[in-house]
Amino acid sequence: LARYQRATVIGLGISGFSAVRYLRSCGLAVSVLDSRDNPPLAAQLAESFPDVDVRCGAFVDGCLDANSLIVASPGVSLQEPMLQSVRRQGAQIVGDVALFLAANTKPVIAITGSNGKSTVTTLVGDMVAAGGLRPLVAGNIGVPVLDAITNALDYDVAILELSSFQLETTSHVGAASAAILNISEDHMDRYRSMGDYVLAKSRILKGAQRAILPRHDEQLSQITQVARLLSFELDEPANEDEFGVKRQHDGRWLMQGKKRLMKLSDIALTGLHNVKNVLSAFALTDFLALSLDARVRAVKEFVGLPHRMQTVAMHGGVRWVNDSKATNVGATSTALLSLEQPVIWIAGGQGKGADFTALADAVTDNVQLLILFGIDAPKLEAALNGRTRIVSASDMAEAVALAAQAAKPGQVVLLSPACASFDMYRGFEHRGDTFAACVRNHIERGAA
Ligand code: UMA
Ligand code: ADP
Repeated sequence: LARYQRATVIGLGISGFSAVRYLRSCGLAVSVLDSRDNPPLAAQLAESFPDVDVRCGAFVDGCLDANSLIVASPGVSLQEPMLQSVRRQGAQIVGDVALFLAANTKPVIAITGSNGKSTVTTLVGDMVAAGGLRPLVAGNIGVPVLDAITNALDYDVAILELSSFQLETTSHVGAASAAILNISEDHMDRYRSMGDYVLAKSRILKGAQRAILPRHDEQLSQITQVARLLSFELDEPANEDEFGVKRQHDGRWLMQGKKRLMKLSDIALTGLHNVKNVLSAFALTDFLALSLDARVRAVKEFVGLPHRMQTVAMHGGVRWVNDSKATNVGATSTALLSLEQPVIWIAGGQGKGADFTALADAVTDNVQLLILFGIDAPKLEAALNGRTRIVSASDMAEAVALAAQAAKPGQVVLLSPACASFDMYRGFEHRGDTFAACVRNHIERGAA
């Protein structure tokens, strides 16, 4: 940073705004570019930093100064012609995570994967806190990493959820432990191939002292250049670097090699995918001097995050489940396959170039009806035609009304979109909250 006097921040979302705050606190002159006409934090920036120049509207190739440090937000593709040409002129393009890592002096636990990142990141934070250390939980989970530095926060361990976009602008993570939880297709509107997506994710292992990877994963087992490999899976572990599950006379146990960690039935979260998430959290925290008791306590008390398979209402024998965070095919397949009850399934939104035919295996006879809405509803319909009965809704209120008409006692109404939300909502939280509000409305109207 010391060699720059100026920085240009691309994107004025929450990470762009926090990058401006940080760079200004370091004494740099900052300007901001956003391709949207009304970026979300424009008014707040004008109020806090009236001297920062903001240019909105379509990016123009050639408008960037190669002598300025370029700080790109994760939502902006590095393939943008303007970024490609300034890079050719020798400019350095970084993200907020790279700036954070340059300033951070504490051990880093880094977590990526297609699904389960926020669950594992939160659980690791809880384990660290239960063991008496101060965690910083930040990154793609919704907390811009640089705020911790600007606010001079005291923490002992930085636990970072990192998306493939954030990793693209981070050349060296240097984590004490780093996990790739799983890989399934996502963000195909930003990557030319799955290979490119896996490559972005594997950048998390650069300089890692320990890599935490799923055992037996074909794609990830190609990654061999890591200092120490710890693995997790639902099968029995062979040695102390393996985390797994073993059936014993008194039930199924989570194990590290031959050491018992905890009883599987003591996990409050549901679904076998969450057992893998818990195993990876044990592996990620293995290097810290935390007691096993404290880590187990954190798991027992962790009931999961909102918008991930969250029951928002039980009414007339029908369970209403908000899984708005399922923004790709892998997460929604897991949701559908984890439910034993008949399901009325609400899906749709922005498909990000996904191949929805991959959902077909999860659409079993359990799915009674699929209610579709959002911009890529036609693509979902084309991919799943014939697998189940499909109807369309114009918005969430209509989708909930249709679901209520169809649902019988003992059934589940599941919002698990397999899509991003940005075509209709500010984000997955807004979409999940809208679903819950529509369900509440529906129930109250019924009661009146
Ligand atoms: N955008 C433009 N033009 C711009 C800048 C952004 O159109 O000039 C669009 C992007 O394409 C995107 C939206 O605006 O659709 C937000 O992008 P952003 O880079 O401004 O996002 P931030 O508000 O800074 O939030 C980002 C992460 N967002 C993305 O990666 C898209 C947040 O992850 C993260 O919590 C936050 O930084 C703090 O680190 C969200 C996300 O959707 C939850 N992540 C993806 C995912 O989990 O699948 C990767
Ligand atoms: P991320 O932060 O990677 O999006 P979350 O923990 O927020 O992950 O969960 C997102 C979605 O993925 C939820 O619908 C959740 O039920 C599902 N999920 C969580 N863990 C896994 C896993 N290990 N494998 C597959 N799906 C998962």
